[in-house]
Amino acid sequence: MITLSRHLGFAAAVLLHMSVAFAADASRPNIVLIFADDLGYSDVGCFGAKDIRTPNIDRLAKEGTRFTSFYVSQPVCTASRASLMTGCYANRIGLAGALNHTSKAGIHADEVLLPELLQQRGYATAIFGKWHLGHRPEFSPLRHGFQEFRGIPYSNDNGPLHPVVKTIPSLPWIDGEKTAEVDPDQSQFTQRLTERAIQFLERHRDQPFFLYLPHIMPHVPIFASQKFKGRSGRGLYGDVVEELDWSVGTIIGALKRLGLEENTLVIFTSDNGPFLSYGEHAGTASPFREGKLTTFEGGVRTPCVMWCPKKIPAGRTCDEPVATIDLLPTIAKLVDAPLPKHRIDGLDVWPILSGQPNAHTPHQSLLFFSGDELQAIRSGNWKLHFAHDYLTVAGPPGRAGKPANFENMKPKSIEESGIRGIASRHGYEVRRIEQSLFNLKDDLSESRNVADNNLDVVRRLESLAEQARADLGDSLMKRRGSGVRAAGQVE
Ligand SMILES: [Ca+2]
Repeated sequence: MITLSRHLGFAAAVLLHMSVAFAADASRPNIVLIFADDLGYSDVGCFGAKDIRTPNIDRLAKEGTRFTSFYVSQPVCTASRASLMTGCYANRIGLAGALNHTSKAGIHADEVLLPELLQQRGYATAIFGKWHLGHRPEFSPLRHGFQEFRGIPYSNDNGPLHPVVKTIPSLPWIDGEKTAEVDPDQSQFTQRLTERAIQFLERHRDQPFFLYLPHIMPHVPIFASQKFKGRSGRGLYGDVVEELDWSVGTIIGALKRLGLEENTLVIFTSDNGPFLSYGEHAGTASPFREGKLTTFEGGVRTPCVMWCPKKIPAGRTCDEPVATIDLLPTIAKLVDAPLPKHRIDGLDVWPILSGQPNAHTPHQSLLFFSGDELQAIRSGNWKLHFAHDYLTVAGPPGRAGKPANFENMKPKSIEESGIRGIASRHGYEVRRIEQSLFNLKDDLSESRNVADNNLDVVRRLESLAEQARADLGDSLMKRRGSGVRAAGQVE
């Protein structure tokens, strides 16, 4: 008996030692990815907000790096998340726009998602928030690399609270793959998701983990909990962002309390720019042109902060272009996970993130699709827009949670697709931009077309775009791409 208990004691000591070794396993840092929804570029203090207080995000920037040219692949929820999770342009994997409760499409079973790569390397994985890559069982996060899911399958306006469409069924709150509640109290979203996140961190402190926290706010309809109402200088929208900042601070506090801050990479950003039609209930993207749903900078450039003490330099601002498609290959390299066998679009940008001298983007160009239309391309400081339609708020923006032009709107079906369907549901007008070249170095608001004086640049960007079209297609040019894969589809 004595021998056995000695053995058990030894085994327990070995286990304890292993768990400590795991916790400090520098080759497998923990990853925390916080993704706000429709947060504008200039809605946090360290990106210029004066009337919204975000001390926790600002502190992350002070102790980490602020990325001022951070891009999402498309300016809308589903497409943006598809890229974040797979490292691919969204149109490569057949996902565009924003799925809703009637959608039969979702993430294809053959795609390899970031949590799948990490799970292979022994990570615990969880998503708390909005998934939006398909709500049918086949597309559940639990079947695509996540071990835990609490949250909503699509946007929070996809329910009875939609301001215009009044025929949408209840919004489900999902626990794993089951509907745990319907029409949950949206003022509790940020608190509940944060609480779940903290519990997850506590449970997995001794094992590498990937925590994906795609917050549901500040996408309309916006809500703050009682404690945060009336606090900010920018009305309810500011209150909602201040509560998100509280959430960030709470997560960082937990990481520190659990002794995990030395070996955890935290990334904070947004899925697309502000939903400008909603006026005071939307954010701002100063100094950029337009917002969500457009491929102008206001739609695709988002505030981004990364924090990883000793690995990511403190107090630095980096203006080198980095994109959500780069996160999967960069994290895969960081944790020594093999890349998917199929083609992806992102590239390893760890030299940029870690502040290596003279590190530049490995991309010759970044592409900005809206759906299957190649609308713009950036190379260096040059950004070329091809002639395309876009959405703009004409006249006064909406008030009190309603979109612009609300008084003149007729209830439309949520299934009406295309740019005119979106315009009709959200109070936008359709305008057209002719082919235009902008120099982002001194024209962040994309307002001065300098194509005539830079025809060589236009030709170079056109040629890069032409190569991309052969691979990814472009419905503006009626081109089909040879490298496009289908989304998942249910009958
Ligand atoms: Ca969004």
